[in-house]
Amino acid sequence: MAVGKIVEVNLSGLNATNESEVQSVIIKMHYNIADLDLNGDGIISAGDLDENNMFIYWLNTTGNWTKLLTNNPTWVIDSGRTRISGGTPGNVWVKVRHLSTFGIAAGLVPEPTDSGSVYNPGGGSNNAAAEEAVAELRVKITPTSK
Ligand SMILES: [Ca+2]
Repeated sequence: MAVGKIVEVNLSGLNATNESEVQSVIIKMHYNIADLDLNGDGIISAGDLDENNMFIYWLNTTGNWTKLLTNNPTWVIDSGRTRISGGTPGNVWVKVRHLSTFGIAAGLVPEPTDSGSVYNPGGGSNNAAAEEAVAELRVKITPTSK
């Protein structure tokens, strides 16, 4: 599993290393069909990236990537995802009390068993830049107000 997009989060104007000054930050990473479609056939199927198995990771102090889940580690207040719907990009997000270097990674869609979980993104694309797909992720950082 490779981390496709890495973002380092810093906030100016306050001490981002001090949890008492940073109530929380939502880190939301957006993706679209082209980001998932590794072989560029316009269909998300076995061997492409699985948006249901996409998570934000944290580069921890020992240099390892740790998957972020709600309350695991404890400074992850909340987390969630919105799947791609029609032409609307999907996203995964975490609400954290800890700023650091974050990345996004996804597992691959498994080989189908019966009818499989293949879905049609509608539209299709011939984008063959498979290795670059995940690099097109947009990152939006939203400071929360409470
Ligand atoms: Ca595909």
